[in-house]
Amino acid sequence: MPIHSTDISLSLQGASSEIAVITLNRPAKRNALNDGLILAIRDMFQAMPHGVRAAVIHGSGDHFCAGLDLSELSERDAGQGLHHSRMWHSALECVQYGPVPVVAALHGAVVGGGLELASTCHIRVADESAFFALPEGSRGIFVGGGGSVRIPRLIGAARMADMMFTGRVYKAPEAERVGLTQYLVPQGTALEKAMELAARIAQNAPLTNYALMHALPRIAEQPADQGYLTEAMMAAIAQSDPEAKTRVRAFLEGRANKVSKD
Ligand code: 1HE
Repeated sequence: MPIHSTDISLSLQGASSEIAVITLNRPAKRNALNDGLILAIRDMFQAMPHGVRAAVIHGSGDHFCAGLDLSELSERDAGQGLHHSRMWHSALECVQYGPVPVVAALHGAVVGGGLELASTCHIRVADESAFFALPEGSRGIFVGGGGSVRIPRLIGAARMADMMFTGRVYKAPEAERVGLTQYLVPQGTALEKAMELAARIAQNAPLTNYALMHALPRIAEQPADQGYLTEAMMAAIAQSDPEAKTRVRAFLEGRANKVSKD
């Protein structure tokens, strides 16, 4: 498996090594994403070790990620810029539509391409130090890592345009309120919370997680009429799985947990 960067690592955690913890490890450059790092992210998701059921991605140092490595930008012409953006698209597709659900643990700067990477993940957890911005607007460029597709689906096109027009920075509490992150936790605890969520996700039936990653976002994009049919087919496949039958029987026989508000 070619990994194109030493600035990223993967470690297996959990009782059965079922959680992959991916660390952006370029703190001196605030985990700015150069080509090697983006390609390494792609490769890691394409070659996820067998037995992994969920992943967590986080950044070392004081920030999650400062976005695109701007030092690589200056030399590109238009054609190279197009292909570069498409390279980000294909790499981040490997995260969104990859083998396992991904929880992003966010702190410090979650900006530009860093926010594009975070918005590719299935759940976002931010600690109180996190701040979110799209400085592309002030750098004279545009998002290129799928942000214009994914970020409006989280917060709406109007809020995203505001972030780029005006340089608006969302601090963590407001970011949670508008939907940039689903969880807000005390400073320094995002990774811990993300691990807790990943452990929970890893216990789901694999087909349920598959449906949430691969069917749900596509159903959400379909006209209702088609969405209902896709939903019915996914539901039929999931419920026919032996794992579903075992779990439902366990509940009916009083051996599974009830839904609890605590
Ligand atoms: C970088 C980058 C970078 C830091 N590319 N080198 N993203 C941005 O426009 C955000 C630019 N970065 C910042 O606003 C700040 O660095 C932070 C708020 C993230 C962090 O501030 P701070 O004070 O902790 O660090 P620093 O002193 O600004 O940066 C430390 C070093 O990292 C410094 O290098 P040094 O050699 O002088 O030590 C910085 O130059 C370097 N650095 N961020 C390259 N982004 C697919 S398209 C996506 C388009 C985008 O993502 S555009 C948005 C890019």
